Amino acid sequence: MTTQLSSLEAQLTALQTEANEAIAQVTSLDDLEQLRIKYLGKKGSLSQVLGSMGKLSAAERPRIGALANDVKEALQNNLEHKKAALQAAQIEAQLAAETLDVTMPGVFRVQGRSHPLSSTIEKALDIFVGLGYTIAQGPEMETDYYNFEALNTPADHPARDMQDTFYLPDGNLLRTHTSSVQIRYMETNEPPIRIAAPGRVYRRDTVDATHSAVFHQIEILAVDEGLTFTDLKGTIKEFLAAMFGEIPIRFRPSFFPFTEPSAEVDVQWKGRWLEVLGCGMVDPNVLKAVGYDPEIYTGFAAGFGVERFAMVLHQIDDIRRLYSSDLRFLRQF
Ligand code: 2NL
Repeated sequence: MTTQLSSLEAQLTALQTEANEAIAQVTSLDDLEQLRIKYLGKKGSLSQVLGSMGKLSAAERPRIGALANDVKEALQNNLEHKKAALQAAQIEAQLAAETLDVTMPGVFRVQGRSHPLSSTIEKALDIFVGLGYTIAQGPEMETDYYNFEALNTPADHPARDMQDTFYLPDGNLLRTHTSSVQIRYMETNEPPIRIAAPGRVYRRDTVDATHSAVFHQIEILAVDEGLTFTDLKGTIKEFLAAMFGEIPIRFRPSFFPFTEPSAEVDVQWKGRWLEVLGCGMVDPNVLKAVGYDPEIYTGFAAGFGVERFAMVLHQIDDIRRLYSSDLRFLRQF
């Protein structure tokens, strides 16, 4: 055995020992790859040892060749095992970091809910939509024409008084009912029509337990050939039954400038008669104002205050509670 041969054998054995120790120490996949390059790469330690094989005799070469192959295979094996172990550890660590404790108590979030005015509007509109009505909306600032004139309300009618209506400096006003929406709708649509007009309305009332300067109204309007007071009564009866349940109702004669004949409707609620809406057959003058022929068409209309409905339905004693945003009040609904 030449010194060259035994020196190479020693180098290979030392390389294997050193590499195995280094692999054992490594804790990351990147460092492991660096070790693979260092020992087994093209310019790595093993290649360098094999490079000096040229100095060996032809008889000695196979022996070193075989040893080098053994060392290479052993290192490759070791690297593979270590790689698998590091990958497994990495997945373990990731799983541990992402563990979800499904038994942990949830984060409490306060649930929102509909304001009693909103739910009352929605309930009423749902009923009319079920009866085939379309919802119509319009501006809150109106002209005298759409709020009064087209509704057969004469210039000397008390509703037109400065004491009762909010007039704006430019001569416009804040609508006192949503009838104005219905006039606009009739101007641009031909009969047959069935509409429900919800919205905010304004009156110069002194605020107290039952009055507010701003409140909400829903009006309904039907115009068609052959509509009669019986159709109006049936519609109102169905609506109130859906709203309050099957309770006694009564129609009393009344007066509005825009309907003839007119009526007010009471419901018997908790043993007492309560007035809940006004209605009537559309006055022929209103039909004429929007260009409908009153000889061909008749119509009926009704209007009610949403606040009053909400107060009756929920036994609310003061209208101002509906605007106070007091959570102790609102959480009851
Ligand atoms: C109330 C009840 C009512 C109407 C509103 C109406 C609308 C048109 C034509 C005819 Cl476009 N009438 N609306 C009718 C009757 C009563 O509201 O107590 N108002 C002061």
